[in-house]
Amino acid sequence: MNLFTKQTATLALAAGMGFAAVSSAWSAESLQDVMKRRGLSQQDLLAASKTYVPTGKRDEFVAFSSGGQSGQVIVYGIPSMRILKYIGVFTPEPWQGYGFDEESKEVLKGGRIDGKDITWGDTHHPALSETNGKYDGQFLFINDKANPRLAVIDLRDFETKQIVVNPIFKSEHGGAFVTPNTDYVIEASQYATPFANKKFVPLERFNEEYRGGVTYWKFDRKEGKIDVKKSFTLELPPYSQDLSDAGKLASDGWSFTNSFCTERYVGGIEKGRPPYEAGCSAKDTDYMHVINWKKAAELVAAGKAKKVNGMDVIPMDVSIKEGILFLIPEPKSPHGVDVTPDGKFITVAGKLDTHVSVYSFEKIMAAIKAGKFEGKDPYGIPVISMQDTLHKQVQLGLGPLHTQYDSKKCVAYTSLYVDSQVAKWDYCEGKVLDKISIHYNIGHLMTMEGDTVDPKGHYLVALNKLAIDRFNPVGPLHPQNHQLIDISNDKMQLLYDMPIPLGEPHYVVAIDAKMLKPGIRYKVGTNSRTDKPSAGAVRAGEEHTDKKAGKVEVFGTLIRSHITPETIEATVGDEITIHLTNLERAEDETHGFTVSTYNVHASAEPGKTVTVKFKADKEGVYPYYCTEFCSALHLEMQGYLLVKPKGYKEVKVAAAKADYNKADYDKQVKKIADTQAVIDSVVGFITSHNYKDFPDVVALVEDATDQLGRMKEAKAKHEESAKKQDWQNATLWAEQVWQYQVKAADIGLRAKTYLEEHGAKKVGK
Ligand code: CUK
Ligand code: CUA
Repeated sequence: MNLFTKQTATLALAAGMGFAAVSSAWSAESLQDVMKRRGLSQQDLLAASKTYVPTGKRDEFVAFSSGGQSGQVIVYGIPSMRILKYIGVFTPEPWQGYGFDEESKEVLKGGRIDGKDITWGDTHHPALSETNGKYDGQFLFINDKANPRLAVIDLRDFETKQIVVNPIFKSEHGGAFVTPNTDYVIEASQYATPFANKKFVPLERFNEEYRGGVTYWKFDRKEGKIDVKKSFTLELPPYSQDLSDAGKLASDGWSFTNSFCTERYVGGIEKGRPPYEAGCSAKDTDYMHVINWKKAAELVAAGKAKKVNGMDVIPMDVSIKEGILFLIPEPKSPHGVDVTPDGKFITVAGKLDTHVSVYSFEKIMAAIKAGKFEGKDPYGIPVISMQDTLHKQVQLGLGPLHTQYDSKKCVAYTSLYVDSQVAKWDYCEGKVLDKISIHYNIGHLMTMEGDTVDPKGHYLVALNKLAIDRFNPVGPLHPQNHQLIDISNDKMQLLYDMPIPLGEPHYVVAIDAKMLKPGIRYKVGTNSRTDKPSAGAVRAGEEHTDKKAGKVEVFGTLIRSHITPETIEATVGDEITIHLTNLERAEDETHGFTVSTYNVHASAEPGKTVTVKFKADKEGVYPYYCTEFCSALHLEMQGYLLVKPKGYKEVKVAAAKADYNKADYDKQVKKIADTQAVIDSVVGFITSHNYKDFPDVVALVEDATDQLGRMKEAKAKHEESAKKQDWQNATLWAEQVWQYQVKAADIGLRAKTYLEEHGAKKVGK
């Protein structure tokens, strides 16, 4: 069946012949039948009805999950838990051409350390940009714990735009957390090291020369980039700083970072010393760092910082003298530190304590104001007593880790790692409200917008470290398990298990889907990674190839279904640069591009210009092609890179003799007329309905009109060739006219189906 008859058949079906007849051949299965057949309970059905999103419908929330060791971000919908996208961040991601085209290589270059590419990342904490403490849907940040880096993702196109390297840390964990207006992105170090780069300092000098710190990366919202020059770090003791959170509303201007090894233990099991895990949990308490970041920024502006490896660092003695750094004891090896939506309380969960401790910001400020300290740490930092600042301590269970908040006042949820449970509790009154078992060993948990000033409630996702028996076995390495829990009622209800097969996500954030407004196309000729016009962009008809000594630079285009140019000629040893602009305006019309065996790949979404670059270091013939099934003639979207030996002499090849005659041409002309009849009937259907009320259809109609518009030139060519009785070219140009017709018909049918499925109405003549 050729394409044309297939389309005719589709048309006939769409015209209403068949479906009722087909379905009546099957006996209907009732809900009860299905429940019996699949062994489902009433409870299962209730859970299913809360997560199921019917085809064509969308999720209420969009979640951005850390991709753990994959160095990527995973985007999924809630409540359906359907994966929507992986975003390449610290790791090359072939589909998006990330790390395989020149534009994205520039972004990854920003993540080089000591001149070397680091092609993996250990992502932990994604953070959405905020305005007045609420998510604004503009940017996403994520950290790399292993290699102290931070990435910026623009939510207009879900692409990574920048990676910055922390020049004084060797690892980091307490990031990314944003201040309420995204002035700064907070990133705290984890394992203390000397700040000086590539300098050996013996462990015996740990207390004196190893340091922790918190970096405040300045975010320039207009540029959509971190402004490295305006960023700064607070020097901290080598206490193994852990998580951070920014104050908000009542506590705006302050940030909180905890630590888990104030023992400053340096291990050495191989020398007969007790291991880290014993040495780092010997004391009953560690310290929460309380930092006035607003004042810190002023100190930096006033020149009170000193440069270390190019970064402004506020030394500890300055922080102490200026009164911007304080410590508060917190129970044994804490993990999460989470500020309540009103900014009045800070919840700290001690991994080795059964309690969560709720600190009062008001009490902390009162103690600082009164100068009431219980002492100083070995570095002279004032220590505020726990009793003076505690609001409540609540016994929740074994291994409390992280806390998130509900839309309901005073309601919090804390993960219990050892108990494999989520505890719902009241932080105002200090009492437990409910508990639910998860599967198994929960790390973070997340409620909708639950770390903002305005949590949305509804759902909670438990990020479980172990899946054990939940899924079909796939070998010793199991997927992670994200479990969806309904929190809209007093009792929590477990709804769904979602396997995450791409690294260990530590944290995830979810935003009301309505807040996201990503684009569907770029301005033609855009370098998406810089958001500026690409120097390699050309418009239709301007395609050209520049040849200079040792260099071939192609300025080409992509559109259904051809790559311009269709041949690229080079001499072995040439440096080849290929810029390709996707001329499409239609939604979802992405073309991909690769050249055989040269390890390049690019994804060109509508309007984007991509560049691949390589040295043609081997003589030979290398096909290049479009890697996205973009159209019926996608396989024909191809070309050849011809790499000739040095000094190659062109040989004359006899011209191919004509393959087509007048009869072939006439057949083509008839085919064009028949297809036009199909197009006319589709157009008739569309225009007789209120299609203008459907923006998606209007866009399709524009695209189809565009394809038909291209037809004119080919039509003129086949008619002219026919006049000269050049049946070869006349036949092929006529075929090209038909190609445009097919594309237009394809789009038209999509529009027609859309109208039928969305109940479009007939309009009067
Ligand atoms: S961490 Cu992994 S479970 Cu990096 Cu926030 Cu707590
Ligand atoms: Cu373009 Cu396939």
